[in-house]
Amino acid sequence: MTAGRTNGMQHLQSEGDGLMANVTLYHWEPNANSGKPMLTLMEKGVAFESRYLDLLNFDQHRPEYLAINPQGTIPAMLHGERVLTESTAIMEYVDEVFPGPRLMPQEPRDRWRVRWWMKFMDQWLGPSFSMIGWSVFVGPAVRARDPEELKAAVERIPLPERRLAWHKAISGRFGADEMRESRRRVALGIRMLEQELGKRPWLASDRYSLADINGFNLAYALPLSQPALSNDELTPNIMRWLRAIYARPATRACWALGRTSLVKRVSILEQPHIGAGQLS
Ligand SMILES: N[C@@H](CCC(=O)N[C@@H](CS)C(=O)NCC(=O)O)C(=O)O
Repeated sequence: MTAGRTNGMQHLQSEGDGLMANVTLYHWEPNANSGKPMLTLMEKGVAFESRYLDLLNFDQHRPEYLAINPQGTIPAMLHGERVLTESTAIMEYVDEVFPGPRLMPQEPRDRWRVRWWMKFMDQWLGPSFSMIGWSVFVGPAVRARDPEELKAAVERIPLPERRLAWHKAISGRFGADEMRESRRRVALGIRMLEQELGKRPWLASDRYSLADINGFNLAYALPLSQPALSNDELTPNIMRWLRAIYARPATRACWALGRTSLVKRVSILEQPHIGAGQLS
């Protein structure tokens, strides 16, 4: 797979394969919701045109993108004329429509488990990781900009709940109660992941699946973001799982597209051992 750049946009094409799948993905970094369809497409070997939207520059609220996704959130995918939104639903679509390794198991109980974990991560654990991420990365990354410009940018956000999240990130005013609840969920989520990964090689079945892609996008930097809760001594199963996903060629290629310090944290997984207290 090669990556070139024209007009600030990246285009990915499979070498020796003249047949483009007619897929355009609008995404930010290989992180959280954007990383889910990125990694799924790359695991399946689907060539796609990549349109990078700089979330920190509010590209996702510009009229050109709102014409594709009026909610002003990323990712969104075009497959021919078809517009697809919602990262987890896009992953399932990509898995079903394109050839390549199947990322949904065959056995009904395993499929249930994939969906159970994806729902848990999307609705319960992910928003808590996200709140912490927005308070420590997104807010500080934009706060120094001109206040009038920031105010105008926030006023242009279509979804009220996203407007509120931006407002809190910029002003640094996430409430003490909601931060406490997010920390509680992250701690409990880590314990649940550790226990589940003690039962089988991958999160939801004996084969790599969409649940692993979803989980990696949330958890890839855990030993750095939660050093007191996740490391080789406290959570050996999580660490084995993260390193196994990072070792996959598609994951390497996908995370190599990251531009921010947030995403470059993935290189922590190159360390063969991270002891308790080593990074705190
Ligand atoms: N449920 C949607 C959520 C999409 C979403 O909120 N994406 C975040 C990035 S991870 C976003 O676009 N944030 C930009 C903003 O709120 O302005 C999905 O899974 O695709």
